[in-house]
Amino acid sequence: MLTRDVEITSSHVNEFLLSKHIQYLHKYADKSNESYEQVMVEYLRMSGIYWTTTALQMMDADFDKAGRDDILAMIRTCVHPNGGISAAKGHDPHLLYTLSAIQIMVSYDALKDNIIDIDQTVAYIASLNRSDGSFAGDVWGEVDVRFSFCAIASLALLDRLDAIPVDKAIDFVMMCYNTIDGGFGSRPGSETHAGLIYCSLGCLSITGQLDRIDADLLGWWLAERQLPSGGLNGRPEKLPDLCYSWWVLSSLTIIGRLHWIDKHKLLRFILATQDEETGGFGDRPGNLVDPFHTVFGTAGLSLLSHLYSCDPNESIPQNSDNPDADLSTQWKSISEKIKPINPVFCMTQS
Ligand code: GRG
Repeated sequence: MLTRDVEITSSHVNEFLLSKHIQYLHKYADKSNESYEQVMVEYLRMSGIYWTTTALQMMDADFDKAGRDDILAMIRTCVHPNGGISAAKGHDPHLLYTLSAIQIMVSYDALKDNIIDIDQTVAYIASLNRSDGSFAGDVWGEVDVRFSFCAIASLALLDRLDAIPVDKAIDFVMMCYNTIDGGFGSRPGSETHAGLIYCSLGCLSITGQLDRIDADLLGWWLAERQLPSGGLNGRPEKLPDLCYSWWVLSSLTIIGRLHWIDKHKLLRFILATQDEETGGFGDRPGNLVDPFHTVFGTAGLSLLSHLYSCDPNESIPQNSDNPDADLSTQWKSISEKIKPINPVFCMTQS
């Protein structure tokens, strides 16, 4: 089998650059920043705000400084008469941006502030549920298990799962299950992919149906995503990408097998993807940083560092002969800088 990978060397960063990341995220969130990059990503702005605010919240930074009132006002301008929410004003509503907006409102404790009409948003989500239990992402009809996750997670956050036939929705998720490797594809019969495993496990976890999968087989496939560099890919024969530190690690966490990964090697990879000058994380060492990789890299570090610093079986004896003792201190120090994250909703949890 072909292994495509990158090399991590001693010249790469090897510590968590907390204050640099906070600076980077505040600069990105600054509403006066109308850079070329900001304009080019307008089509996904709502998710961009979710990534930025979630990363700041995890880093325990002043996340109100990201502009709570402006953000909530912006969400108001993206609500459509049918209850759906778009990425930016004037764009079409979509389940993905509806979920991002709900996540932001929950983080800011703003669901009670009448920014959206919850009944209408619930009706919009339910209207995209098809007779086979699947969800279309929007009125144009593309079906994908990602949209099942967006719908189920949104309804769960609104406490309105009763608005859809949940068992039917999960029947569709299980139609995307691949018994050969224990994973999930985007639609029935499609190739297993780590991102789609996260979405499917999220649906099963929220609805209490994780017993429908072979967790050992799936855990094995997920652990196989780790490459010699320590980084993770999303499927065989692909390059590592920092975002899989979230999709793979959250999935392993949901099925209770996060310890199947070589976390020290992964830590080296994750830290190497930081930009020492600007702050932020990129997909691979040396590449440009962005809020997407910054939130998912940080979220992966959160899962690992909290497992490692809390689990007594994981701790390494602190003595001068033990080369891993430094690593043990490093995990503890990282866990003190990043709040715990919920592996299903990718939102901080107290
Ligand atoms: C709230 C965290 C959160 C998520 C919302 C949209 C969504 C739900 C999850 C996305 C999951 C995901 C990453 C799916 C991947 C889809 C896919 C088949 C990507 C393949 O893209 P390539 O070919 O990537 O560019 P690789 O790494 O396989 O080369």
